[in-house]
Amino acid sequence: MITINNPPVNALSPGVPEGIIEGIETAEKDPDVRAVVLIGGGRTFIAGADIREFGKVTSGEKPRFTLHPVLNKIEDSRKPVVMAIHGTAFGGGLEVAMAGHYRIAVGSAQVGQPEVKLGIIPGAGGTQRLPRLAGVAKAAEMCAFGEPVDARSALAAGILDKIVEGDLLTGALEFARGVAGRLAYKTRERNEKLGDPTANAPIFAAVRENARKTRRGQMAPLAAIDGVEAATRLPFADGIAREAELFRVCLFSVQSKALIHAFFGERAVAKIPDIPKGTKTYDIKRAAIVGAGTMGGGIAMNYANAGIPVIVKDTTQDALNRGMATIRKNYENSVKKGRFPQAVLEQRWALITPQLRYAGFEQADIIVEAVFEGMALKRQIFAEIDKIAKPGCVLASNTSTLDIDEIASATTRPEMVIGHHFFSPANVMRLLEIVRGKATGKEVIATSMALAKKLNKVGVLAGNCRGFIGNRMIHCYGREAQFLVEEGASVEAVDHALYEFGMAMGPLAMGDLAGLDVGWRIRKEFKHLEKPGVRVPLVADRLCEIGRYGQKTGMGWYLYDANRTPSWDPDVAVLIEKVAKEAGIQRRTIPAEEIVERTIYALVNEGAKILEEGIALRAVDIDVVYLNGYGFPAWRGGPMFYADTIGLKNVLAKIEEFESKHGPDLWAPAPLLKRLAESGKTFESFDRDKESAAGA
Ligand code: T1G
Repeated sequence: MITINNPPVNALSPGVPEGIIEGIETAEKDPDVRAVVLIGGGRTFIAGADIREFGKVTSGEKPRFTLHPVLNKIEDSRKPVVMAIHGTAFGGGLEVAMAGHYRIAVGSAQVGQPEVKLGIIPGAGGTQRLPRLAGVAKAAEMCAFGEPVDARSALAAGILDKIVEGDLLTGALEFARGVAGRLAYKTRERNEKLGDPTANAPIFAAVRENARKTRRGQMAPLAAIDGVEAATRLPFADGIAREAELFRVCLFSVQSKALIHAFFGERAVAKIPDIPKGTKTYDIKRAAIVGAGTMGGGIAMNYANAGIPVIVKDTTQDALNRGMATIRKNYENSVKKGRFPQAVLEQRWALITPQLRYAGFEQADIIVEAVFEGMALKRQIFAEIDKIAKPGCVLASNTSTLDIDEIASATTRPEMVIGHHFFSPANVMRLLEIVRGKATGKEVIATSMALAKKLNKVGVLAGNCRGFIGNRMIHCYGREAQFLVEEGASVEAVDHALYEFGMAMGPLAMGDLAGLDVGWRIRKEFKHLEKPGVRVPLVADRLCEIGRYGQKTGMGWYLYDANRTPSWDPDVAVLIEKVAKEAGIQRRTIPAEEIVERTIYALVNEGAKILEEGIALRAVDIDVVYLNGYGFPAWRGGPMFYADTIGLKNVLAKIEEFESKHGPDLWAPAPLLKRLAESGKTFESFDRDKESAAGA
């Protein structure tokens, strides 16, 4: 028996492949040994190659790594090797398993080739052995999209040979004794499922088209399909060589660096320097939400999805009925799409209790306020729940822009008040911006970070300022998008340029989706803070004044049909020309490159200020916010990582050019950006504590 013991996920770190080779050699030499069982210690089988090693290869610190010696050692073993799988057999983990002669697993296990999520492709024979076990279509889909496959589907596909009930090791030893001494088939010699070029052509055409559509701009999914196609056309050894070429091109790509940055970023944001592991957390077993609107309803679904009973309160029966109807419809859509069965819908539905009064709130472990974005109303709600909530109850606000300290000061327990800023639709978007007030207690922050994981969200801690991290930056991005429209770019041209850049949606279409009236109300709320003489966008307010709030009113920057399909509206073009003329704005042809630079660098410049002020702990926190809350393309790594790839010197030069054209109030370079650019450093290298220590 060979046990992989490399916590936390048994990655194939240096020493592990060597250990497996040694194990097989020992087994081969020992005449009493009739079979080998390879199993993972702890919570999982092998979760892949060690991703941390990739950087050492691309930086030239280490020569390229290869897993083929261990794969061949396993596959060529004269004694059958049984792979016993629990947890996840991902990437190199599944590739090791497929080099084995038999694969058995517990029912809860998952297998997969998620490499494309890191901007690479399977590099240890996955594109060659998987089609031999699972067939061409399944292999192409698994390698191109990287989604996990559950044990039953893997068994049906031919990846697994058996699912064991009960204890894995017992089942594995019994299975191994059953195949001991029998000639074992080598996966690499199994060609019966590889089909022929004619039969395979429509399969590859369909999966390529799907990859181009759903993985827009990404190179790895198409490379992975090329790898699987090579398996159907070339002898095994040539297929392996072709896979290695494709793997190398992807590994050295900026896209892969960006996606690996995103992978580790999502884990790094969970670490808060002044909140050590082991900080006490409150147990969240019951939740209560004030407001059954779009956000309140989506938030309630998150709690119910996590198995936490939740009360939803609103002021009128109509509002409650509307909110509950939306929740029900969302769940029914998920059942229709086969995401989970009706029974799960009923289970989750039963956990949500709509009501008109605060009854039961006194038992809640957390109360989330999700009402309309107005300070007066939020302070009133917090004063009310402060009187009801039990000691130790977390009081969270879903505000997207307002001052957490001002909200907290409406209570007698500001240390229990925190921002939980969900993103619409709250039951879908993965980001949870957790906003720390000056009095917020460390236990409340630790509780919120842990709760984010429980709600299947990515929790990012933000300091308290107007708009926190995400909305403060998006304000500058949206500002520039609107200025560009006033200066001559068409609405479609602005959105198309950002869509081509990789954004999930252009800024103006995004405004229509979120509702232009939301921004309009916030601008009115903060009108008193506007600096006299500083240019502000003009058209959005004019659109709202004539009731064009976006999708919700069937017209905004675009016209929308019953299916919410946008179309160009000549009336908007006329309005824009009129507004620009009234404001004396010269209109000109604007290239797509300038549209991207003005909008994305506005994000970066504001991000640099946020980083220097400590509103964001690290540059990667800003990137994780944008990847999970604002549809920023993961294969660009986020705005701060993107700026690092362009080079901060170049970004600074462009921003200084914009400053000279549009003035310092809008485009004065952030001091941190200037310092890092002039010292040849990156946002990724910026470490506030080190800098302040050096400065001290
Ligand atoms: N390499 C290095 N570190 C890893 C790792 C890996 N493959 N997987 C996880 N970690 C670290 C992670 O950073 C975190 O560290 C800790 O382990 C726990 O992870 C040749 C080239 C397995 C589903 O893409 O999807 O094989 O933050 O918090 O939520 O073709 O980890 O504690 O310091 O995510 O329970 C392919 C990646 C690699 C799988 C567990 N494999 N991992 O989730 O824990 S490429 C993957 C995951 C490859 C071959 C190619 C998840 C998980 P820290 P965690 P989790």
